[in-house]
Amino acid sequence: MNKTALITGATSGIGMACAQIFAKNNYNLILTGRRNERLLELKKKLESTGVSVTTLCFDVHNREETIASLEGLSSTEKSIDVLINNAGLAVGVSPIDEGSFDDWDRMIDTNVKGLLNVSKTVIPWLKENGSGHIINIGSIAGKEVYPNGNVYCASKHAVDALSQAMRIDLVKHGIKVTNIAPGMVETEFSIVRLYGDEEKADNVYVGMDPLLPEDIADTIWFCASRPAHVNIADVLILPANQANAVTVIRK
Ligand code: NDP
Ligand code: 8X3
Repeated sequence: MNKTALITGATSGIGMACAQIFAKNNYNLILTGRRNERLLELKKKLESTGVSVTTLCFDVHNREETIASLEGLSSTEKSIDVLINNAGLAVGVSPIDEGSFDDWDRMIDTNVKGLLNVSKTVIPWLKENGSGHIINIGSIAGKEVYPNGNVYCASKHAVDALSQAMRIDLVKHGIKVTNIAPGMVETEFSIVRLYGDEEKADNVYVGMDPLLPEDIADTIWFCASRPAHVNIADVLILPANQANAVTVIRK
């Protein structure tokens, strides 16, 4: 029988690349995001490869909507093997004294509270099976703080802490927890962060070779496909041109 992965934020970037690699490895999928058309397009594409795909359109920061959507899954669908907490975003790049409350709320509500809303709903299903694997997408911003990254970095430090906390609290239930901390990956991330300015977003990656979403999905698949007795706890993955959050060599 196929295993099942639930991937949040599957409409783009790392989440979409994860959906593709898990489908290729015969996982049935539950894919979430706010852009329903993209979810339906992806469902059609992946189902043509023979796996079953359920799509759920909700905003992870809306607690009631998140719980209601997930609880609406059938008992078979709730038998999840892998949860990838990927939905997340950065909004704005500015010093702490110039940041906007709205941007800060969006980052904390999505990256921290959204991850908690999904996890709290799904963990009882994993406990019932006595197994499962939660893979949280953190960031290098959860390992280091860089200029003008303040609240995004704080939200990803929270993800890092929650990965450690989940590992401690859930080990007795046979649930593995992995934290993935990527450096620069070219996705829609910078377009969102820079309020839709695609030219500025392109400049973020000028003269360097960023990671591709598929690089992160490969790493996630590697972690998810280890033997049952192996848990990869934490992975920091950088482009070859990047040494830490602020050291990037450009041609
Ligand atoms: P993208 O912008 O390409 O993808 C983000 C995904 O998250 C989309 O599918 C989006 O779906 C979903 N999402 C965002 N907000 C919400 C929300 N409120 N509710 C539900 N879904 C939401 O960026 P990435 O693929 O790069 O980002 C994925 C994760 O990787 C994020 O957590 C990000 O912080 C992290 N990351 C990214 C790095 C990078 O350099 N790109 C590096 C390190 C970590 P929709 O808009 O349809 O809701
Ligand atoms: C995204 C990578 O370096 O912009 O988490 O924080 S970075």
